[in-house]
Amino acid sequence: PTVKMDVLNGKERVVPIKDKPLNVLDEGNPDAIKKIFRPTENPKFQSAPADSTVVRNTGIHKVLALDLTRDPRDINAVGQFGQAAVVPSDKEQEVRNRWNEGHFNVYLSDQIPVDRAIPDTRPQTCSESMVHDSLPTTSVIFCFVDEVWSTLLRSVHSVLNRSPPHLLKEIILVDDFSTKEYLKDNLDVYMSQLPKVRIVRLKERQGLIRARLAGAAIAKGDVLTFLDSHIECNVGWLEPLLERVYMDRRKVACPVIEVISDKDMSYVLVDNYQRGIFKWPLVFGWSTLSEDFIKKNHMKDSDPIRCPVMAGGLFSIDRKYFYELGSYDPGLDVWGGENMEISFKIWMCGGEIEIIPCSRVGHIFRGENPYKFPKDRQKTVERNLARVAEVWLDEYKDLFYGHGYHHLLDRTATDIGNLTDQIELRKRLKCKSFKWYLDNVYPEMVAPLTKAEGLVSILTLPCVLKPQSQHFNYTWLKHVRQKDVCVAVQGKGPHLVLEPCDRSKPQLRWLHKASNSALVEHLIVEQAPRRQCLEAGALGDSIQLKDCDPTSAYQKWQFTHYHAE
Ligand code: UD2
Ligand code: MN
Repeated sequence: PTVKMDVLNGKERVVPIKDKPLNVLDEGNPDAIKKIFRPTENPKFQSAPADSTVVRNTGIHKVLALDLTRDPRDINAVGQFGQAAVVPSDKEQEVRNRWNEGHFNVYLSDQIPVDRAIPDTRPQTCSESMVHDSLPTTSVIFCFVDEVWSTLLRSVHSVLNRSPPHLLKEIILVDDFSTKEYLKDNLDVYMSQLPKVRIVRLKERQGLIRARLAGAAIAKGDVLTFLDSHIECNVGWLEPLLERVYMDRRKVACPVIEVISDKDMSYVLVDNYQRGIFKWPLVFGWSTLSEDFIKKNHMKDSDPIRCPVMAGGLFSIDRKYFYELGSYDPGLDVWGGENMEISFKIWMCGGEIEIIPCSRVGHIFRGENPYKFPKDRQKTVERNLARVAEVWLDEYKDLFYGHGYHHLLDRTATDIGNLTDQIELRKRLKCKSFKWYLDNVYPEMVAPLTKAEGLVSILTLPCVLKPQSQHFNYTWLKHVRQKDVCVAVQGKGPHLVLEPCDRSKPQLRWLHKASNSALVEHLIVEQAPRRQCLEAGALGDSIQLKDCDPTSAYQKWQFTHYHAE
């Protein structure tokens, strides 16, 4: 059989499916069922007892390590077993040419089998752990826009090949108005071989938040499991997630997100004991639990980890509970901030977020979004975050605005939309305060309120300022401040002076603004005589105002600490 697989560069390629058909786990396929419960010689893949059958009443069983890829069709294939794939030297140009189709090595992805095996990276004890027989079923929801063909297929097959069929209700693919030809009829044809897969097409670009909502709206499983469309689920990934939801429907369970290298497509194991956190201004990050904490709590590497903020892409949540929580704020556009929104909502309104180390899913982390944003990317994310801040942060929202999103303070300049429903929802659910969240869920977070100043080191070349006088606070009034004096623009610039701080003077206000890459921030003054940036002289002997140049290394300023005093 052949399937039209791809239409690239205007050319249609017809690619034969390998002689040996793809394995698909499905309840309607008795051979596959037999196969999944068959014992295997490879202890890595072992766990289902020899003649076990699925028992659906009460009781418990060892987590099922179902994996139809354990005897791969082609053991010599590129990238097989999650190994790094090598680009032949005459293909390097092709790799570069195709990179932007997905902002990762698309050439290699296309070489790698869509049902490749990957190493079982779970902590040792996971294959022995017990889960309930009567776990809830799940609908897996992938939303995507212009996803690379081979990567999308690998995501889907990894779910089909490594999930107990009786727990997988369906896979819902939500096409967020992709522009690629190959994602149209070809995708329908391909997926029609896979009875559990449903495709939903959005009529206009909605962004991932509303696309997920469209998938959730038609889902029939007891639990919703959201995944990105460039992932590979690992052995035994599903049951440990569903087990947590089964134990308490207000638990929202996230797998450990492992790394599929964007360069060589290898599957990389990540460190244990990581949790999701945020820094001001609501920037997501990972943080490793301290050894003290692990010791004090007698934590094993397979124990669930309480997680202040989820990364966003991969999690399981009880379907009804998702709606009780008001799902996502549908006013969030395209990409970004929805992970903060749902995280604060879950914790403050009575739920919990956990990372489950026995559940592991690889994800291709890309350097850039491979799709277009209908509006400016940065403004879109800022606007989303401002919605979250306005609804959930209470008085702490100053710490958000005070750290870079200055122009949003002028609400007339940026329309963040109507928030009535969201504020109403928070009241109706009687959610706790953001202070409660900080005290109870994320006490390590430094969130100074009355004194919003943080100790700031302006890191750059040696400056004219003497070393002892190089510490400045960036305050929520947008002042770059040292004791009682503030950095100000002299006249119309370009020179700077230190003046007594005065909140009424616009020439004292600086916008600390992240540009596309979040690490790079510019100190911008918008008043005198126009929007200009702080620039260090190349020799480190001066600081002046210059026209803003996002690429200039001399205009990048980093605030290193955020202290309470
Ligand atoms: C992370 C999350 C992602 C989401 C995002 C913030 C992980 C692994 N990924 O960024 O799920 O929470 O943070 O919003 O935690 N998509 C659409 N329509 C759009 C844009 C994106 O359908 O307009 C799809 C996209 O094809 C992908 C998913 O949404 O499957 C997530 O997008 P991403 O992979 O670009 O986000 P990522 O991993 O950088
Ligand atoms: Mn992603």
